[in-house]
Amino acid sequence: MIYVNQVYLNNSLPIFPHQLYKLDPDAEPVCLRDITAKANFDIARSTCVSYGGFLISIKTVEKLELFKSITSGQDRWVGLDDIDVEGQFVWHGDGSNLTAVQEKAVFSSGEPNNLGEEDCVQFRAHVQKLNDLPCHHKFGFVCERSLPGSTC
Ligand SMILES: [Ca+2]
Ligand SMILES: [Ca+2]
Repeated sequence: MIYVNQVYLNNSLPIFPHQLYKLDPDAEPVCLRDITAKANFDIARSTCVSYGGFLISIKTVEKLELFKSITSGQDRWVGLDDIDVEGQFVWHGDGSNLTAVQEKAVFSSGEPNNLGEEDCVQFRAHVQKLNDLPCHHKFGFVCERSLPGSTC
C-alpha cells in the first residue's frame, strides 16, 4: 500500500477514495475500494461505474490474496457474470472471458455450477474462493479503477 488519496464532495461523502495497491514491488499497481454496504449485483456494478471504475477482477491467486487482505475474507461481489450467455463468464474490467486457468485458480471446487440459475459471482467467505449465485443477493463489493496516473 503506497498511496491513500481521498477526495470529498461538499456533503463530505467520498467520491472515489480508492487506495493504491501493489501485488509485489514490480507489479502494476491497482486502485481498489472496499465497500461494506450490502447491495444486489446490479447496484454494486452501477455504483462502481459511477465511481469511474468497475467491480474488481480477480484472475489470479495473487489478486485473490490481495482481495482477502483488503476485505478480511468477507463475502463480496466481484466483477464477473454470465448474465448475457449462460456459462460464458465475462470480466467487467476488460470484457474478456473467464479462462479455464483462471477458473481453476480462483473458483471454489465444483463452482461455478449455476445451481438453480446463478449468473453473478461472489467471493464466498465460507470457502475463501469464488462462487456463482443468484444476482439478487446482497453483499458488500470491491470496486477497481484503472490508474489514470501515479495515484488513485
Ligand atoms: Ca449462470
Ligand atoms: Ca454456485
